[in-house]
Amino acid sequence: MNTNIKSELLKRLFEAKGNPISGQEFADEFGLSRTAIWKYIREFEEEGYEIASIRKKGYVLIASPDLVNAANIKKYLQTAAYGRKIDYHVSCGSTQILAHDAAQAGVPDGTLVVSEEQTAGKGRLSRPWDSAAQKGIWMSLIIRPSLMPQQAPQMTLVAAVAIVRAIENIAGIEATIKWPNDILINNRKVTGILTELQSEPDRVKAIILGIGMNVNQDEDDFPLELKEIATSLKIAGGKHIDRAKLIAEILFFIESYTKMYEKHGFGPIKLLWEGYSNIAGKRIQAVMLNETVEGTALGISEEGLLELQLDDGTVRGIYSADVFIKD
Ligand code: BTX
Repeated sequence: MNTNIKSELLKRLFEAKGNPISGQEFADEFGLSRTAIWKYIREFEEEGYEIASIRKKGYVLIASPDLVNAANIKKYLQTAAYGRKIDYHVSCGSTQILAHDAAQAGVPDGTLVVSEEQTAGKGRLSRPWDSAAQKGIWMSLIIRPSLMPQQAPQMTLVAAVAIVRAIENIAGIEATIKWPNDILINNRKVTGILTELQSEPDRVKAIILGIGMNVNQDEDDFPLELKEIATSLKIAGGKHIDRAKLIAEILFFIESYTKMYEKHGFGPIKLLWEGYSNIAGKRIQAVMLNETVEGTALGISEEGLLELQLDDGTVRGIYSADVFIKD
């Protein structure tokens, strides 16, 4: 089934707000046969939607499962701009790639690309990101803050603090931040953040904040290679979480903290971040693209760099790395 058509069909059913849309109307609009439309409707029903087929009138959406579509997110949204425009997908390769294209095309500040499932979700250095259908939050937020390009990496830390606050509020779970881009619960990864930039030499054009959060997975939902290192909010807290509500909360905190960062610089974010980080004072190994160093983490600098005291006493600021806590 074509996932774009599927998303658009679903959107139409939502937007009809209980008014029937006939199979013929759909068929004309999408250039498909009525039988093809009926097959899509059947597929929605298999996914948990309740759709009434009213004689001589058409299809009406009665109830939908726990989905992260625009209607569900907007029920909880308290932001000025972030998430006010939502590009929703039932399935896609990677929201990050769609968001890049959308940002290039000039979509407004705060546009959110979100999908129930990703078939080619990616982490840093194009590592695969497991994004099971309807289990997590797989989204990319396009923001256009007034920042210099060199300030963009700090947005990972801004987002990390926002995410920890949102998890606390919605799930009642205390998570920690592992520099630079992991959120952990009980030392297992619950969220990864991928910050990417579109810029001119002296101006950020767009930052694409990719957020992958494990929400309602059970242990068995993770592939073998992740079982030891990943967790979900449901595994940690024992209860199912409304993903749409959580997305609205994350957007609220990202918007508030981005404004704070634009207005007051990185100082207040640094303070918040330090309260949630698990790295200061620990002996760590930082694996970068071309070298690996070991030392004691002092904290983060005013620029968001990880400050590492090496064994010879020198302090090194690290821009990006995979870090491993040694003790
Ligand atoms: P990262 O490079 O820090 O982490 C990637 C590593 O995390 C993988 O190599 C694997 O070991 C592990 N991993 C993969 N999937 C999961 C998972 N579901 N839970 C826990 N650990 C996992 C982190 O990159 C940044 C991830 C961003 C993902 C979002 S989802 C929405 C957006 N679209 C997209 O394609 N990427 C971003």
